[in-house]
Amino acid sequence: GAPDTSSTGLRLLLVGPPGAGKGTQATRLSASYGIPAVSTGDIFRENVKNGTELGVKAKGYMDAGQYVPDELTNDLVRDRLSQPDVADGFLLDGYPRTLQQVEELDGMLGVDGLSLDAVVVLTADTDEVVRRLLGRAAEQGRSDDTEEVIRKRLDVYAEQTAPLIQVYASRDLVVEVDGLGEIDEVTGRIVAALAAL
Ligand code: B4P
Repeated sequence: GAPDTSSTGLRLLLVGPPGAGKGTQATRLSASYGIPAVSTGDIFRENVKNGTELGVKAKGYMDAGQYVPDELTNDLVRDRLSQPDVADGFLLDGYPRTLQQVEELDGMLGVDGLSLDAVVVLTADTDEVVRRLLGRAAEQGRSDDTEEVIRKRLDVYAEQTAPLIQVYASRDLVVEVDGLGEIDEVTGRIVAALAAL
């Protein structure tokens, strides 16, 4: 769609299976475009680490490879999007992940999400994402990076998140980018795809 002229910065969503490189690319895109990256996964992990009420509630779902309930997730994002720093653009990493979250986000943004500039869909095949996440497990020991939980997260993604892509495609917002290859190469592909809009 046409860029939203009421804001100076881009409003982007980043979607993709676990291990596709969302968090990795979000950090880079945030720096390149000067927009804050909002990662629901990072916010949940921070809350778990600090033992907040939200963290206590979220931990069990995350460790089981399941999504945190929509209500908790939507409240968190609504709060975050009410902060002044996102007024001039933002990148949402890992939200929305369910059709219900899409609806809620539409409400937060105004009419039918029309104020979004693009939904970047990062693709990566199952073997590669499992390989990456097991690699991260060896380095960082994230509690949801065991092989069993990774498989569960991939199933949940296919079931609950993949259908969102159709919704945003019907709004002409989807930019699909191959997530395989060097990290910088993937960033370059995303930047080129967005520049071509
Ligand atoms: P996230 O934190 O979003 O975790 P993720 O899907 O695994 O992606 P992440 O961003 O961490 O990994 P990335 O692909 O960048 O979510 C975790 C959990 O939080 C969810 O399972 C859920 O329980 C909860 N949650 C979050 N949002 C929610 C929502 N909206 N609703 C409900 N629940 C929610 O990177 C993975 C690895 O690949 C890294 O080690 C990285 O270094 C490596 N990598 C990246 N790019 C690479 C490349 N090009 N080549 C090689 N390796 C690469």
